[in-house]
Amino acid sequence: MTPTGSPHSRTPEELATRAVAMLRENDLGGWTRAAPRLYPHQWSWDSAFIAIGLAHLETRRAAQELQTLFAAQWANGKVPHIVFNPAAVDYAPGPDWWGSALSPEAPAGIVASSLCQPPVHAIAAWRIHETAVRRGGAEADAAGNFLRDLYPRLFAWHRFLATARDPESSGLVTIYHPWEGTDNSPRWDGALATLTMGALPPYARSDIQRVGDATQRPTRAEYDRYRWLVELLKGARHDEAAIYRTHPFLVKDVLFSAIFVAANEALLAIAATVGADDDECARLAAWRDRGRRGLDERWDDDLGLCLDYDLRAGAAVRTRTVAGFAPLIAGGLAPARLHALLATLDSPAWLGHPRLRWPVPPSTSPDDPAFEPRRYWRGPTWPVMNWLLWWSLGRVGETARAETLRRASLDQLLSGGLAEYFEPFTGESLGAPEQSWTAAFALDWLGAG
Ligand code: 2M8
Repeated sequence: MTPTGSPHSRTPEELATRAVAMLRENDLGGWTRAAPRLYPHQWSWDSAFIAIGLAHLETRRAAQELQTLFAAQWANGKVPHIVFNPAAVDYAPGPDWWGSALSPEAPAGIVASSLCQPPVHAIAAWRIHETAVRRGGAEADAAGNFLRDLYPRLFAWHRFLATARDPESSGLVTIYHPWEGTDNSPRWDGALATLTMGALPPYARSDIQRVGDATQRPTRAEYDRYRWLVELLKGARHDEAAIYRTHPFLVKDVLFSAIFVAANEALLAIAATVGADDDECARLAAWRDRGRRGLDERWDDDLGLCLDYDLRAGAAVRTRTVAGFAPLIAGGLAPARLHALLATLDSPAWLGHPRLRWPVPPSTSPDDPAFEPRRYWRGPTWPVMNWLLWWSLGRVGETARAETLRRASLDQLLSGGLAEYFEPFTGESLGAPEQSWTAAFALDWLGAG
């Protein structure tokens, strides 16, 4: 046996046992905490990834993870980024930050944030279905019923993103806050730096005590800006059109947008399975295609990456982060673009970097001036990004590369445990030691072997 408390697993079987135990431990009956101490609520994209892992254990429970989340969906289709667990009272920033009830779109009786996160949900729903169909029998029937039940909600969610979050019909989704995905990635530094700050109410944050190491987390100045942006959203009563007119942080996020493209493709498959009407299928296909064109316009030949676009500054965000590989996630690439992206991925700025402990992508390139190897999304490697790139490489037919990434990702977890993120050079596990989505990825990767 591995010594108690050690993150190390000796065998893939032991890793699988740990992953299952962790998902059960973090399960609060119908939904899963993103991490037991650091994130004791239901997070939107975490839940979708968790459902992909749960699909290997039980179709109904996997389906329930998404159904619980979508019970908090707003009337305009938005799926909130955090659904708060009323029992977890010592998490800060808590429900009092958000004032979601100021919006007539927010459902009564549910305490949730007013932001949203990348729409991995249709991808997860389709994978739950695929996994269940492979098992057959009652599992497959349960998955069919689940898709029929969730489809209208998924469609409303996608319509929200394609309209309220892309009024320009650019194919690219606009985000209002760094928390709509990759938190304190240096992608947002420029937009945050231009904010004119007003008076902030006093606030607490629980992350630093829980991680116990401030060098891994966003700085106070960054957190002040996060808080200020929430104040502005509340001031606009979370009204999308008002936010669009006044909000100082409006960024076309290529990672979010690429996930939306892939999710539209997944939702098209779901639509065909549940017999959705032709008009809805045509709209899903149009959103997918428009997204690919939008991403194509954000390609930067010099960096060999796809770049976010800051609408307020009217400029591309020239930071080398893992989000730059977004077109791989969107798929449907011209051969020359695929070739260019793979060349960047293999280069010393990324997987070819000589100091990497495992060939998995750091969240920010070590060659970028903003790189910090221990701080949150500014350098560490993240299993969630490994999973997205692994899945995407398989979809674009790069199966050998996908397999190398799957093995490296599993080696990282065998050595460092089911943590939230990892120092890219030493492999030290950082952040939450028991991150639910990491357990889900472990099960999905092990199942693909
Ligand atoms: C992180 O986000 C929360 C705020 O939402 C935080 O920084 O405290 C991010 O990594 C986010 O992408 C993730 O969904 C969440 C829970 O794992 O943690």
